[in-house]
Amino acid sequence: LRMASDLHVALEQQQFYLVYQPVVNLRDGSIHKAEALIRWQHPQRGLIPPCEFIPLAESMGLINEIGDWVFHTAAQQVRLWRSELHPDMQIAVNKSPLQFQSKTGPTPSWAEHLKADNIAPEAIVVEITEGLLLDASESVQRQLLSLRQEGMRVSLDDFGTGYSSLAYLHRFDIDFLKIDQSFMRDLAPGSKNLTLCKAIIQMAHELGIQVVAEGIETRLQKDLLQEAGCDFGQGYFFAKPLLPEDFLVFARSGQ
Ligand code: G
Ligand code: G
Ligand code: MN
Ligand code: NA
Repeated sequence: LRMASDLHVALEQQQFYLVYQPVVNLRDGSIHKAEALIRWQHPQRGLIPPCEFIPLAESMGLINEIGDWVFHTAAQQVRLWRSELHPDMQIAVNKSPLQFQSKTGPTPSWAEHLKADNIAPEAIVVEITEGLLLDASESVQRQLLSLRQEGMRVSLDDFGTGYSSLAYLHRFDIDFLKIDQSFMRDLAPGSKNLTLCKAIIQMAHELGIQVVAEGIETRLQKDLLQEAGCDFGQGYFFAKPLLPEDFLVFARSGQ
């Protein structure tokens, strides 16, 4: 498979880059958060979306290396933004369930890297999926716990798609929950999806978890979620994933 062998050289030839999608505070409009999303600029095939190459990287055993690169790149970015934009800036990175499978975890650990580079650990939000919690081994539980003890934040991505269980929210200390973008479909006063969003938000808040709504594309969706007490919004209505220089312009316009 051609793409597989190309993936091996993509890191060393610096063909990956990150884009950053703003996460907007729905109470005051401030933009102190972003989600980092990886892109692969292939020299012949052009831009390859992560849904094509992340599963491949996972099956090839390359996901740890790529995941560490994402972490390091995002960490340097948030350090810059904390001095240039706002001291509270946070960046979320997606962490594949397979990155929790290595016995040792990243060596040296992400926390050690943050310390060495003088980056506050709370600047990093680790996005995990429900699948990780579904069959969370003792090792996974320990790693999640230590991420938080080290000061990083944990966010549960794509909530409501899989085997969403309220039990996870009780059992795992998470900081943020992201309502999956499928809930934005046909969102209207009195709609079933709005009822579900309201229930998720209320439940999360009672557990001390803040809520991000994903895939907001219209003003109506933004208004309804804001009224429902949702803390943060992310989606094309605000901005698509942006290059760092464009993010800077966008974030400044919101302050
Ligand atoms: O915009 P988008 O096409 O970027 O993302 C598609 C999917 O790829 C999403 O499910 C997203 O979580 C995943 N993805 C994007 N960037 C990364 C990354 O850096 N690491 C992992 N593991 N998944 C990512
Ligand atoms: O799985 P995860 O939530 O990490 O991936 C987010 C994905 O959603 C990315 O592919 C991102 O580009 C995409 N995305 C972000 N905002 C919107 C939006 O408003 N509408 C749609 N359809 N996709 C979005
Ligand atoms: Mn995500
Ligand atoms: Na998601």
